[in-house]
Amino acid sequence: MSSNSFGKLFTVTTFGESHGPAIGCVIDGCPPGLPIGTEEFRQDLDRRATGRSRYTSQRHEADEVEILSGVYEGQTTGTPIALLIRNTDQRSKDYGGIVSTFRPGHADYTYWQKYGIRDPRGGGRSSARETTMRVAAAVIAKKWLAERHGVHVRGYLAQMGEVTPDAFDWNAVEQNPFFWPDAEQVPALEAYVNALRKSGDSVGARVNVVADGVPPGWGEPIYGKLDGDLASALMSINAVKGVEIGDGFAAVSQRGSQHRDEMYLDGFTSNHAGGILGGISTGQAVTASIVLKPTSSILIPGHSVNLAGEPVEVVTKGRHDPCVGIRATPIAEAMMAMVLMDHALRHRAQCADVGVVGPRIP
Ligand code: EPS
Repeated sequence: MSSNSFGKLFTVTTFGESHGPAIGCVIDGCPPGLPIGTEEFRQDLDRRATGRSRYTSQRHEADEVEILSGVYEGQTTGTPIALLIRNTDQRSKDYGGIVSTFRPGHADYTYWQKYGIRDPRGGGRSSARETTMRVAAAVIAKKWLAERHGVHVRGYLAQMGEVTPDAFDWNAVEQNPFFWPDAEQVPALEAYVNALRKSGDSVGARVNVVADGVPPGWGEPIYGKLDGDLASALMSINAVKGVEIGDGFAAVSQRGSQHRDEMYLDGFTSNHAGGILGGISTGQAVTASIVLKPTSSILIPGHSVNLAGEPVEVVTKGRHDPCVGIRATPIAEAMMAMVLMDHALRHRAQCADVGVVGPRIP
């Protein structure tokens, strides 16, 4: 299997399986001198982790990160940073029933068709467990972006099933286990997920992610567009089936006079473009939205086939998320942060001498 790495100057390679001994990553290209300690990983790892609320998978992983290299006396040295998290709460017997069959809607089938072998325990490499290391690596990217450029990346759950927020308040987002921007709706969401769990089914979700403070100029035409790399990075998240930048698919029914973001010397009048024009950041907030499919590991029996070529009925056991979107906000933030850091370094490498040219719209 190749393509376990991404990025050009800030590169991240992840490794490990859900029920293997550990998961990890190697980050290469991080500038030296960035202060970083293991305690700084805690917050984002907990925001993403299972078992932290009643509404997600009940697998309990401590997600304690070990820094194996690339940091000396609390600062990055410019050498590869290796991070490791040991798996401690695998329950592989839950997967005994799918060793020789395929969950409908799951990567079980395509991994088998591609490799002719798979680790069925917890989905192996296809498990959302892998996203832990993306979030860990992005702790470094988020910190560098904030310290070096004043860039902050944050996200929220924008839809769960048919439910959308009635109100929006960034302060509410971190106060509930759903990353939901309307505090008053949280009890209704709790009831929604409880009923979903009882029914044995799952539901899809939409997560929005926003980066504030991105200066103009990041992103490279033609094949290294900022929106192109963002779309690829966000689409690489488990269960993501759709990505929008700015107004995204709503642009289909807009007029040019409506979609364009008019400019005055004191600012843009709107941000339909999602902060990116021609693949290059405009200086406005970079905005993206992703849709995650309903979890395929559900308790409702479904038709499938087994390795012997017989029709079978599959019911998935295990400790699954009724809505993977509930934990996806920190993962979407992570992917956006790492793409932005990669492009910040790429812009610095080629265009640092260009400086500020002409009017710069705040
Ligand atoms: C997952 C299945 C569950 C989740 C897991 C993602 O694992 P298990 O089958 O071992 O109980 O708990 O998520 C994590 C462990 C994590 O850290 O995100 C899946 O099939 O993707």
